[in-house]
Amino acid sequence: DSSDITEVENYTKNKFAEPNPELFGAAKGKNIIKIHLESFQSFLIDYKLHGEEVTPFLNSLVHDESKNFTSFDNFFHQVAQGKTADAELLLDTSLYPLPQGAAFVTKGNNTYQALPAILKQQQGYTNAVFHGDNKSFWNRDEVYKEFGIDKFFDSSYYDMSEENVIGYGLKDKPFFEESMPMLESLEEPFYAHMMTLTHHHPYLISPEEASIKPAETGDPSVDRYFQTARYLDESLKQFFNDLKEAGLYEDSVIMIYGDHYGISENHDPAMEKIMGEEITDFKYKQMQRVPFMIKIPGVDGKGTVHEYSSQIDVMPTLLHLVGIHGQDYIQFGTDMFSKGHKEYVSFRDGDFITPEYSFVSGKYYDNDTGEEIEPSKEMKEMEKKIRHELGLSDKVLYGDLLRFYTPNEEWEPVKPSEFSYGKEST
Ligand code: GP9
Ligand code: MN
Repeated sequence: DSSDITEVENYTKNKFAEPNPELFGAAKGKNIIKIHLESFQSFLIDYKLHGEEVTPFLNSLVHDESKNFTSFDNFFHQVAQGKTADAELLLDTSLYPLPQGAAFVTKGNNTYQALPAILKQQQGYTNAVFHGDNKSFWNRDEVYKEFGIDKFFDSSYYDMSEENVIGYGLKDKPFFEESMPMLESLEEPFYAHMMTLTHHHPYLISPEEASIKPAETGDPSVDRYFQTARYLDESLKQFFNDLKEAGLYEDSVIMIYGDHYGISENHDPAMEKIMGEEITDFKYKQMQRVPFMIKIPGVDGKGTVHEYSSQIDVMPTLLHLVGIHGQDYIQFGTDMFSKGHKEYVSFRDGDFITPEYSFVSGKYYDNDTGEEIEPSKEMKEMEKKIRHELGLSDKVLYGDLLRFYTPNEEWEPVKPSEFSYGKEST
């Protein structure tokens, strides 16, 4: 009931981190281009296979000489069974995914106060998602309405002829290429979410399009993982060139993130060959790092920063960058650029990682040695705190509690009936 939302509000307001004054509003009014790297784990960055970089373009952004991008090398995904949909939820609502099922599907008609709706209401942004799959996958065509997403360029907008499609849908190269005119047609400022798809299990790629030889672990999906990562990397390079040509690169925020792991525990034996070390529970958890990098026009990139952060922190960060104070909104994450950013990464299963130690499947580990340690009282309290935080987020979703919450006087509840998606209906 409505007393629960008060409990949640007290918690998130107490956790809230004040914006970094140097960056608050630094991206005000700028287009935001958010690029989703499907199934991309951070170990791919700088990884060499057969003596070659797998993702030379992404590597060049991480080691950016012109200091455009800031990359977070201790950034983690937090998804559960909802996979991509959970990543979307985390990034656009700063709520945790559910312990079972996908909130996109089971809570697709809840009330949300999501980043797109806030950007639109506060600063007149146009919100769009680009994705070469059917609009109903993960119930996106319902939940996007609740998020206030104006346009959803799903597969009905793309040339889905046979040579353009593999696995789940449109190949990344035609995806980015065909997205350009649609992106250029958006009213500015826009918040555009480009969702790639080819680098998805089981990592299928045609021999003509594979520009690096597979790995040689003998586990076919692990071996191909590097080939589709290379394809994704090439598609990004092409997209950046197209953005530059269209005059959309310089003055836009460009944010790149990985949605979740690509290689599950089932492939540990093959991954041990790749990593050259045993994949313990501790190590597997550490490998849940995914890329997060951002370019803010007019702001020098900081190179690689080591702040521990995660998907739940993205919405609070973006709000402050565009100059919207996050205090009024229910968000479980904190601004990654803030002095008060909370440096713990909580996973859906109650595991968590701090800069010093990790809690994985009931055991505590020292991050430096990977050795099991006896927990201090403080560590045990952290464990409880994280369970409590996850429980509060669950209350929001299970009880549809944002129905009872008005962030501030300006807030207008989103009207889902005002949105419809798919080329036929426009
Ligand atoms: C499908 C794509 C894949 O549209 O988002 O979802 P995933 O299997 O990664 O959750
Ligand atoms: Mn995914």
